Amino acid sequence: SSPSLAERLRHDEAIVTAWSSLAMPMLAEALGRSGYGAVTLDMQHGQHDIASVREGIAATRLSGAHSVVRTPVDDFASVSRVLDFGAEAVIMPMVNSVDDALALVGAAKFPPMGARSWGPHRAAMLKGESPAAYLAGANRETLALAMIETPAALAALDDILAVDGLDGVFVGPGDLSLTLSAGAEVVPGSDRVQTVAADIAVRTRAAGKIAGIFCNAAEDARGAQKMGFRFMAHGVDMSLLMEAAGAASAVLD
Ligand code: 3PY
Ligand code: MG
Repeated sequence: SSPSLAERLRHDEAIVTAWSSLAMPMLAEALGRSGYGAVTLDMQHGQHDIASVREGIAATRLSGAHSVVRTPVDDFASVSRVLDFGAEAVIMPMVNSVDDALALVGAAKFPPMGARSWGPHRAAMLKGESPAAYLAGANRETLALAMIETPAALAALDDILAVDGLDGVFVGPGDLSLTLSAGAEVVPGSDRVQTVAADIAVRTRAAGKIAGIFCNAAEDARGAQKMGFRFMAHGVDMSLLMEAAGAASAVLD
């Protein structure tokens, strides 16, 4: 079988994930067929609910892309659920402490690493393997990624990175900009935010973990890769659609 997302990222391969905000499984499949290595279904700020994620994971797999889900804040029950549905990675927003990171690992990993409850039948079916075979690889092959996007998370970063079972971090430059400026601005590309992001990449790699980041522009993804990030989100479905529609509708100008 082809290598998992976890395997690729641990071998330092760079993966760009599309960002699915519209609760339409077929659109997630279309993104997966457009050259992206992965499709991330967003339940935090996107329109996705548990039903569209359930179908979206299967549709993404049909496209050949890896499937990732960002859950709502502190929704640790949904972490296990989306993994049961076959997600290969989970991104938890607003992980601000070691306790948050431990709760994420608890929900994402089977014992003894965590306390994920047994029921990955759909996930195993999508992989074409038995639940027992799924169990054998699950803790290694399903990724738990913690979003670092506040000053509290920055202060706790080294301790968060030391949490056993946490596979990596995912930087949220929008919230970092908002929180570092005490609510004054959201400028994800600011020097301040990008300097912090570069530092997070270095420290994450030094801890032997996967560094991911949300990118607002294609150029940001290239810059992020130079900083040491390997899992880059770029391409929000809604923005891609509106950009293309804007260009198309201006045909007579
Ligand atoms: C952020 O930039 O804060 C994000 O969460 C990206 O979606
Ligand atoms: Mg955010």
